[in-house]
Amino acid sequence: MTHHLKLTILLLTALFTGCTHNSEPCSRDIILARLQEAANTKTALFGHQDDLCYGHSWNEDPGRSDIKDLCGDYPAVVGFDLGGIELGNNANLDGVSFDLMRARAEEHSRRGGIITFSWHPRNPYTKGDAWDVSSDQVVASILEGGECHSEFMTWLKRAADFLESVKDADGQPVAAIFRPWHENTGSWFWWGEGLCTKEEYQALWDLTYDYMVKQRGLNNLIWAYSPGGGADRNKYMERYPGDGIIDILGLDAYQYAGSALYQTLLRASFDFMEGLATEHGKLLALTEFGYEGIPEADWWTATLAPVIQEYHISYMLAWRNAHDKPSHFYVPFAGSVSADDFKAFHDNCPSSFVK
Ligand code: BMA
Repeated sequence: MTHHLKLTILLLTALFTGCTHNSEPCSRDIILARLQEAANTKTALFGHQDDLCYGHSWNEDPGRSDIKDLCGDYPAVVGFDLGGIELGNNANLDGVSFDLMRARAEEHSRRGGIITFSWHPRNPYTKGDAWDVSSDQVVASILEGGECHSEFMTWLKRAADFLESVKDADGQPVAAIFRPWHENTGSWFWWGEGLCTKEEYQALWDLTYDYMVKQRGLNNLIWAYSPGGGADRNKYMERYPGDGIIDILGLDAYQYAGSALYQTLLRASFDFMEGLATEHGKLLALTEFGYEGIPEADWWTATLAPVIQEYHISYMLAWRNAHDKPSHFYVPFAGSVSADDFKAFHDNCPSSFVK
């Protein structure tokens, strides 16, 4: 079957199943079809966290993007983080105001880009941050009957209010990939493996999904599950929230040592994830990746691209270029070591980017 035929069938399926208000397929289905098309053609869409809010040496410059500065196009996918919304703060944990986030997300959706939201909420039990793993009672405390349950429901409400307030060109809540409770196979966030039982972790997902979708009617969300690299198939699936919730099987995997080792790590995960995606009828994504500072000149075309092209990956999201920490960047900028190679990477697959 040709890819165009597949896309047409997907769109027709979207049209006749479910979330249509009039004769148009809803934007969630259009985004899903676009992701599926990228996966089918092994042309993963390129993404960058906070790309439109700040870059390596600038902050809040309308229209600017480190990726666009380099190659002339915006990344197809832009990531934003909700951390801090739960407290009712005006800005997130990295200083991005939620009003700016909303404006940039809406702008990106109008130019045909895709939005994804991650969430590093504070610790509702200890009042520390998302990385406060000093107690293994946190998840238990926010589930029904727990001492922090009602406060946590307020946190979910604030996150839902924000997600609902970001509108697409038709004035509807924007279709966005939502990726909470990530890297759960590690134990560095309060929802991590060593901090709660499997049942508690899955109940946290049920609570989140029930509230957002069933109570609030946020049918615009596309749900991504994203364990960290290094988990085998059993560990990856052990705490899986279930096919009824998840749309995207993701992976968060960073390079800390040699490139060959990173390629091995990615292949070890995608080898089994590709089978899972087919069996469960889900999309595949590299939901977070990167090599801090990218010290290798040909990293994009020699390390990353060869592995990505082997699999049916819908999108890949590089982590952020902090404006206030000079060595904390995951995509190049003019003059950095891998800048030319990134241009080549872009030119080899311009459909991964948007104008
Ligand atoms: C981490 C780092 C932090 C940041 C956090 C949430 O990986 O980039 O500086 O606060 O993500 O965005």
